[in-house]
Amino acid sequence: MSESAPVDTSGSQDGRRETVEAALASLQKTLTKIRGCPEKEKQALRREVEQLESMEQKLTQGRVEIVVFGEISTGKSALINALIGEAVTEVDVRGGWTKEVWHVPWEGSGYCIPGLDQSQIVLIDTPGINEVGGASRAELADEAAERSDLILFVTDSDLNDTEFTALATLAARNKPILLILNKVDLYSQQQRRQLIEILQDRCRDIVSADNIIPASADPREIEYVIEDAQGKTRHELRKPQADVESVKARILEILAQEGLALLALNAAMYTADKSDRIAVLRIQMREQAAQQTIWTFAGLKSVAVALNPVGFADVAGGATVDVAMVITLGRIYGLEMAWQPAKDLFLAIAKAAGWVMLGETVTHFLSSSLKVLTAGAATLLTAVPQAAAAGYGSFIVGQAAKYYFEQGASWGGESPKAVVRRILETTDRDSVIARLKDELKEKLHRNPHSPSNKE
Ligand SMILES: Nc1nc2c(ncn2[C@@H]2O[C@H](COP(=O)(O)OP(=O)(O)OP(=O)(O)O)[C@@H](O)[C@H]2O)c(=O)[nH]1
Ligand SMILES: [Mg+2]
Repeated sequence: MSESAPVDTSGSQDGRRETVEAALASLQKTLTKIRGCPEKEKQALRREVEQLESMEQKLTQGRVEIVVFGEISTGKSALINALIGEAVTEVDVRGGWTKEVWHVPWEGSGYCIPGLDQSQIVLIDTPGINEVGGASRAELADEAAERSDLILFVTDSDLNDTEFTALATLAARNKPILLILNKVDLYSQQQRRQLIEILQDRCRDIVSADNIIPASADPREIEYVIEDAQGKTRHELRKPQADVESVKARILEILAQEGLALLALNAAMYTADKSDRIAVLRIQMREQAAQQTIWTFAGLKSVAVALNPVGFADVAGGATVDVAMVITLGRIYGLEMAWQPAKDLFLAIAKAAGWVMLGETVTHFLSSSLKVLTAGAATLLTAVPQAAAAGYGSFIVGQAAKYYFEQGASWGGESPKAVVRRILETTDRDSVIARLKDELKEKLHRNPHSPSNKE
């Protein structure tokens, strides 16, 4: 195995059980967390849930996954066939033959994790690492590497740069790697020795010397000269037996030493990585949903103010939209808020802002609203900037409420005033108002109750 792999080979049986239980617990904790998410997030995390459930099954059943990587035509599929002892996956002289990631149970391996009767080894065939046009295939192969417990990297000569880079990337996963020098039947004894030495030297930092193993998975036919009783000779082509015994022996040796620990540590690393990614994804989703909500409500507020200036002229009237926005935002962050606490939060934010932005926009608006009522469409358009400014007030309230929910329903050790001031300072007021104005104009033109459409 690779020297850096974090595997406790000295661990007692008890220690290994504990590692398995710890891995299982963290897996289940992550799954429980996702199951408690809002429906939309659960939908988006479906794939992650499937992956984690499958990892849970893998661990409890003791399914060891061995993934085979290498350039095209190096004999990856042939190696799997030779290990299993029958042609289960297709081998072809044409490069790029294997197009999918294949899972093949290795029935006759003779390996079973102690105490897990159902345990089995699965060999995973992958397309060549330099296979063209395979972005999604590369993703599948990557997922296979992430899940796998042991990696076989197949080459048929010295490593080229692509192979070396791929091998180094795989080695960084901290899993045991065997580097298989396949097709050794094509080389003389001396060439084999030389090649093995070259590989040991080049890969000394990523693969330990005893994990670099020669093999001939599908040796080329050899011409035999056969002499009959009369001394007549004839030529016959015969295929020598595959030789993958050293590969098989090394795999079984590693598994016997640390099979269960490998499985457990692997599941733990996989879960940690997935739960990090899930956390990032959830933050992104919430951020997106929250911003969308804020824009919707800010837009709604400016429409409401433009159409009903008197009702919305005081803060209490305008608060309806803001309180509804606060409740919706809370829900995005998994918090069910009743009307009164939501209103209190809105008032706290408005107070922190010193009523300035709200008061200012409302006063400005009052003067023009009278004109709207009397003069109709032309004046309405002049009222648009003020109505948009009212929407801007809601936009700020929304950003502050969003911050409050992100901090787990607190101001994160700051005062609401400091938070609101920072939001005001970092918000590009003009561009927010410009966007709200555009939306407002468009909506007023479409709205049958708009004064401009009543004329
Ligand atoms: N001489 C020799 N040829 C081999 C050996 N192993 C495989 N081959 C040949 O190499 C060619 C490719 O073998 P595959 O097993 O299809 O190789 P692969 O890596 O799966 O190839 P792709 O799926 O196309 O990426 C075939 O013609 C095999 O017969 C070996 O040990 N010796
Ligand atoms: Mg293949």
